[in-house]
Amino acid sequence: MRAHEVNFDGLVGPTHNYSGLSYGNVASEINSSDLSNPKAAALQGLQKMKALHDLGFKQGVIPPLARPSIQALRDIGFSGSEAEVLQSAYLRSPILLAAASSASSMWTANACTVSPSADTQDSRVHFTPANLNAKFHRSLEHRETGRILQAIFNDENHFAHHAALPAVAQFGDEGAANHTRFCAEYDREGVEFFVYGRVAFDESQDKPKRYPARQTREACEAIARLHGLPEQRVVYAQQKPATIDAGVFHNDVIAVGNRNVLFYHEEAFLHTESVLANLQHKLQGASLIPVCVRNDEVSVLDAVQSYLFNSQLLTKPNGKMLLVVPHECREVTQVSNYLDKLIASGGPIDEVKVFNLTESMKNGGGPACLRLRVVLTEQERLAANPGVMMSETLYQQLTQWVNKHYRDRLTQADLADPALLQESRTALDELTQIMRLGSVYPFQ
Ligand code: SUG
Repeated sequence: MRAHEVNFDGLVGPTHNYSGLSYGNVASEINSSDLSNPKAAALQGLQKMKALHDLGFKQGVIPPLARPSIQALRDIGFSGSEAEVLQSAYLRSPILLAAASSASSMWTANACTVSPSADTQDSRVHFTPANLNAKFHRSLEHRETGRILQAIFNDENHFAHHAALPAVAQFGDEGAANHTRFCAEYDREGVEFFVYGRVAFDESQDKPKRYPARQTREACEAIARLHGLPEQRVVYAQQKPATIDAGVFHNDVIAVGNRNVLFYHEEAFLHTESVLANLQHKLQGASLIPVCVRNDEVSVLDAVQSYLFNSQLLTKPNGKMLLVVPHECREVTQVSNYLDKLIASGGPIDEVKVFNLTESMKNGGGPACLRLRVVLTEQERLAANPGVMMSETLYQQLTQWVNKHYRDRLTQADLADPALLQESRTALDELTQIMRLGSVYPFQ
């Protein structure tokens, strides 16, 4: 049975803005309060999806969450009519209004962790929405995300959906941003690689000093148990604490893997040698190809600035791999030079494609953050909701939809505008019809 990797990109929502909500994510801090352009953000994302679809890659779309979340504001004590809730949140705590309005669900690498059916004990695809409880604005996502995932993968013969892990820091879970799957072929059993920032129940272990470690080892282990992953198919690794302190808030900012290739920076992991040996030992039917970028080639700082590793590594029909990078990689000289050297090296990666994703990048979200990888057999793909699969028609419909409903500038003050709430609801209501998703939003 053949299987493919399908990339499900998050469609950017109508309230996309820059609020500096993610301490430890350098771009989010730097660009705080900049004017955002939700229309451009959504169109940039759609152009990437369409370009990859046109190249023959399987591409899906995950709709945005309903924002601002009036319920989230009510839960923390703002009251009155919806317009009053927005206004009093803006006057008393604009940062909380921004949190309830964030379009952060666009970064679907954080939506959940997915284990393909070839890896799981019950041979179903397993999904666990990430609790994202390191940041208030992101902790608001998982229930709605779970509902959307269930509407897309709605067949319990093929798909198993779990609830998010307990909402405490000790089970901090950031989803697929810290999870990679290695395999010989997509339909063969793979090795699931879980990367964490700290061990929650052992304070004596190394952890970052400056920035938070969002993912715990305990969360990784819980997901492996929930998904029914046998021990011989799981490898755990810890991020270097100093690398988190340099701005690497998720592992996908410093490493990316596909099939039997791991493209990573030498400062990514603690005990790299034993991690690689472990992956090699557990990988069946192929040799692991580690592509290590050394400090003297690209510094961690340049990796964070350019988002070199927040790239998509995709297998082309000829078996070689394409690296999808943000255009910032061509603006940092060392990184650009490295890319030229990489594709000329005769290794597994022989092509680079550059995309303009500036609107998302300014919040610390590159090509890899914007997509959730779901390996599906053909049968599973047919069982998933066809309305979310990219096509010429869907691209045209979504582009028109964005042009019709989205604003091209948004300030912090605009988030309190009740008209924005109504515009978003009207847009999302229409979107569920375009994508044939049924009622997935709390307002529907
Ligand atoms: O969680 N930024 C996101 C970026 C997520 C990137 N995802 C991956 N690396 N997979 C975050 O830090 C910033 C929002 C703001 O500041 O307005 C934000 O949420």
